[in-house]
Amino acid sequence: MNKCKICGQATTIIINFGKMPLANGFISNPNSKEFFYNLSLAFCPMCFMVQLKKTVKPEKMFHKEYQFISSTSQIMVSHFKEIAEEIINRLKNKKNPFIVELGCNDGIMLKHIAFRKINHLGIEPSQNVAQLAKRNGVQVLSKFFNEQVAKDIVEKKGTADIICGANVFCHIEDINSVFRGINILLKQDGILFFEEPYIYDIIKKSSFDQVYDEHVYYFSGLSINNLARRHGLQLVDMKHQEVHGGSMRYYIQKIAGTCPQSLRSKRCRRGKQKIELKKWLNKEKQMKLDKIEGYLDFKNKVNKICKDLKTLLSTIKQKGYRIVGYGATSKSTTLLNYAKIGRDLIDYISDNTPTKIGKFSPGMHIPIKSYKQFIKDQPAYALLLAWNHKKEIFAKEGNYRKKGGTFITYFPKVKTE
Ligand code: DWN
Repeated sequence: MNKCKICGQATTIIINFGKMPLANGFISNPNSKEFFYNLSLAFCPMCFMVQLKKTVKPEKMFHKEYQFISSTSQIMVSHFKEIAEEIINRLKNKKNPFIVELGCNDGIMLKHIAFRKINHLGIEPSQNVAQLAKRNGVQVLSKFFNEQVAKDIVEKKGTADIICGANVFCHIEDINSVFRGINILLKQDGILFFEEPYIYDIIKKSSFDQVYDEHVYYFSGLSINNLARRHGLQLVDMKHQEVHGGSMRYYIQKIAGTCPQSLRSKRCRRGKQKIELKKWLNKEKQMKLDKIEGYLDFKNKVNKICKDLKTLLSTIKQKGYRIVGYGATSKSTTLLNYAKIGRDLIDYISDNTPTKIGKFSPGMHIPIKSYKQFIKDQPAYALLLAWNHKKEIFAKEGNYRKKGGTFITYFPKVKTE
């Protein structure tokens, strides 16, 4: 029986993707031995948390050669600058504020806080990425955050006015320990906010490639509120974000504490957050995200996308056209391995991350080449594996498309653009 990682209740499988390699397990030698695990998504009818049935040890995923660098997308660079500006605004009347960011990656957000000499601490377990953050002037602790680390931080640096994170909370299996740590580290009148891929968008778009080893949980407002209340915290606001294929930002406070005027956002002062919160929780209930019924047709939609995509790619290939993958994303590992899309269909994947170039994609071993190769080849078709950055990429590839280059996209339906 599969037990919920949050509340221990029995969970129900939504979809089983079968054997899967690590999403960021890009390899230098296609003949080298790869680690595989069973990728299955499950739902808990008690606390409504959507989660992986089997998880991978964090040390296997986040280590000294972690391959994902946040600043490879200009849109994300501006997005994190906006987060820093929101934090600075919230803190402007606070004396000696202290901010902690979980999963600070290369310092894409905290560098703006460090620049203003505001007391901060970035927590980043992947040592190579932590080094990049340090080079950006960020104070970094290269550890996995949990209850004990929270106690150590309080001892050395005191409690925090703001704790934040982006695309990190859903990566941590022992999230109960993280929330116990939050309760220890957060000031009585402090605020926690974090943003993660949103299960509402995943179900709506059938964007199943968001499911992979690093994403242990797939949050909704309903499941986050249940999780928060288990730890003396409460969900007080939700702000939808377009980034990363549809994300939700959750704002959480201590039930006993009240967020002071100085830490409140304008929306909060005008009481707008209550309206937004209620709107999204109602939308989640309308989509039945608190019942297994809300997930029953997900598998059929996923299988239809895979079938339609393979048919389109094979037809294009039979006509003698070249197809190149655009963006060696972690998420594309699930798509390529589940749909069995390999080098027979995709010549190579173009990527702008230096450490990925020259390597091979996990499982299907499609070669990864630099963006320069894409510019040189101008392939007839590009499979948009970094679909969550479509706006930025389409803006960048205006010429490619003008000259007849065609992108293939697949959520919510397979199409050429
Ligand atoms: O949650 C996570 C998200 C935030 O980032 C992590 N677990 C892992 C990672 O997921 P991902 O690899 O799917 O993220 P991205 O941002 O969708 O990856 C984009 C990839 O595409 C990068 O390798 C960079 C590349 N890229 C490119 O070659 N040209 C990206 C853009 C925007 C481009 O123009």
